[in-house]
Parts: sequence; C-alpha cells; structure tokens
Amino acid sequence: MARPHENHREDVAGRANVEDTPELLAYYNDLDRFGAGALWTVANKIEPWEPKSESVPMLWRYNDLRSHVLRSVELVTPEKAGRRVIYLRNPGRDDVAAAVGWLYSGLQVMHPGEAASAHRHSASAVRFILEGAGAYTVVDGHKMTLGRNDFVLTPNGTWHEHAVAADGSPSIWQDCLDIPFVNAMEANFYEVHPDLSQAVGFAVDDMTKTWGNAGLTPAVQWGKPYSPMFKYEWEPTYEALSRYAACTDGSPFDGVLMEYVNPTTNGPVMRTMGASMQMLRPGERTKAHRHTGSYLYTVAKGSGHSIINGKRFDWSERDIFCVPSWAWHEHANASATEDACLFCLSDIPVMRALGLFREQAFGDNGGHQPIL
Ligand code: 1HN
Repeated sequence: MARPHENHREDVAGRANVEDTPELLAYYNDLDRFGAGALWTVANKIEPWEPKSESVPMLWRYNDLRSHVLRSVELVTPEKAGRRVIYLRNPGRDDVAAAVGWLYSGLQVMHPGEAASAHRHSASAVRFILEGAGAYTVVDGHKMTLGRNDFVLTPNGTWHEHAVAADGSPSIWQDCLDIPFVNAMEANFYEVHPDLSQAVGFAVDDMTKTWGNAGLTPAVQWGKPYSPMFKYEWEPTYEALSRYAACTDGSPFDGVLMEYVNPTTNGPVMRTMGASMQMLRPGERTKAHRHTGSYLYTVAKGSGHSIINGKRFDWSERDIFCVPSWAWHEHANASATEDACLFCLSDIPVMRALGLFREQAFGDNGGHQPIL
C-alpha cells in the first residue's frame, strides 16, 4: 500500500517548492513501490533552517515524585526489577525514553541492606545523589561512598553496581544516561556480571583521593578515554564555586559556572556527557541565550526560576528541569541573601567533538546573525 503523500513546500528562493500535479503524484507512487522517494517533497522537512527539538521544556518537582519513588520499594524488589527506577518522561520523546534530546534520566531508590546486581553496557551514566546515607557504588572494583550532591561516573563499558549499607537510610539518586543517543547510533551492548557482584579491589574512594587534589596529579598513567576521578564530591565543588565567585563577575548568561573535568586532560568527564555546577549569586538573574545540545538541570541548592522558550518554571532544591537544544533560557535566583546552585548534565561533549556546537545571545542582530 502506498504511503500517504507528504509535500513540504516553502515559497523561498533556494528551497523546494514543487506543486503536486496528477502526473507527479503518479510518479511519487511509482517511486514508493521501489523503496524510493523524491527529495524535493521532503527536503524542507529534513533540512530545517535551525534545530527544532522534539523535546518539550519540563520541570519535574521532587515533592511530587518523591513519595511515588519510595512506593516502588513496596511494589518491586531490586532482584526482580534489576533497578528500582522511576524514569523522567518527555511528552515529545516517549518513543525513545529520553528526558530531553538524547539523554535519559530517572530517580532510583534503594533501602538499607539492599544491593543491585553488577552489569555493564555501552551507554555511559552519571548518578547525582539526592538524599540518604550509606549508599555506595562500585565501578570496575572501585568502591565509592555517596553523599548528598555528590556525583559518580559509570563510563561506557565499566562494571557497576549499587547498594546501601545495612546501617544507612533509604537513598534516592538521579541517574542520567546517554542511552537514547547510543541506541540512536545503534551501538548499545549490555552484559550482566558473571558473579552478579564485583570484588572490591582498591581502598574505598581511592579514585577521588588519587585524582581530586587541588591541581596536583599523581605520577601514574591513565590511558582510558574518560576521567579517572569516578566521584566528584559536593563540598570541594561548593568551595571551588565560592572561591571563584569571590573574584569574578561571572558570565552574563551562566552566572558562576564551573565545568567538572577529567584531571588528566582538562576535558569533559566522559566523551558523550559533560557536567558542570552553576552558582547564581544572591539576586542574580542571567541574560537569555541558546545553544545546541540538551541540558538536564538538578537544583543542588536554593530556589529560583528559569524562563525557557518564554515559559516560566519555578524550582527549588532537588527539582529537575530540562532545556532542549536551541531553546532560549535564562535563570534567576529567588533569594536576595543565599546563592543557588544548579548541577548541569549535558551532551555538549558530543556537540563539540562533532563540530555541531553553536551559541547565540538573545537579541544578537535580532537573531539574524549567521550562525554557521
Ligand atoms: C542502569 O545501568 C542503571 O546502573 C540505572 O543503576 C538506570 C537505565 C537504563 C539502562 C541502564 C544503574 C538505567 C541503567
């Protein structure tokens, strides 16, 4: 059966604008029968003038989701579910389970004494800790204790498992993975650990103690294409932002923004996803800009609002919101006395590596400045 005929015409010189005639419609039908089509009917659709995200700006309130995340503990076991996770849905991206763009995110809960089995996959992940005590993750034999606002890497191909110590408390963290991207690349493999659990082969938190030392690097080689510092802790992050804030005006678009880096390269923590922490000083309100690449923001501290493509989203601690690629956005701190901090997870490393990063300030030449 022939597919319904689509014809995306634009009355602009240099764009396709062919009217349908009985002869052409018959021709399109003929092409369709042989698995082909006429480019001029779809050219304007597949070559938009600028990025058009299918993702919708969204805010997920922690207060709305928390009790439902905790309820999953009564409903399913980690043994049966693999991971107890409530994932964040974007109405435009349900088909690929993306929270925004090609990024997946979810809230995972674990009770004291529970453990999730070890596995590995081609997708990379970060975990950002929202609440609880005693949680830990093991990545390739390195055990990391997890505190509030810490974040942990589980890069492409590394074995990983999570647990909460018996004397800990119910723990919730945010998972962010590049699964939709890796699936779009049709390159995702998945493997369960043969023993379901890894032996811990190193001192607890050794990677952070080895690599996270105020600009000092150990005299050891690290040949892998991701950061050896598997865990970045909140206290040194906040201290770094506070120190930097005391001697900079910051960016008019981003406030005081610092990138988490691979200490062996100064580049992003992983090849597909980057992370940063952004401080909005008391009363600060940023100017609007837009760029390619998708962003997931988690409110680490404080409260405020963001305006994304003209819509206002009010946020407070532990809420999560997203900014789709090429969406205008600006942020405001609600407090005149306290700073606010946003943890930002993005696919910017992909955009930069592939030469696809573009950025524009609101009002620049009325938006008519050439972007390419
Ligand atoms: C995964 O490995 C974890 O390791 C969480 O905790 C969520 C969602 C999809 C695929 C793999 C984890 C995941 C995931």
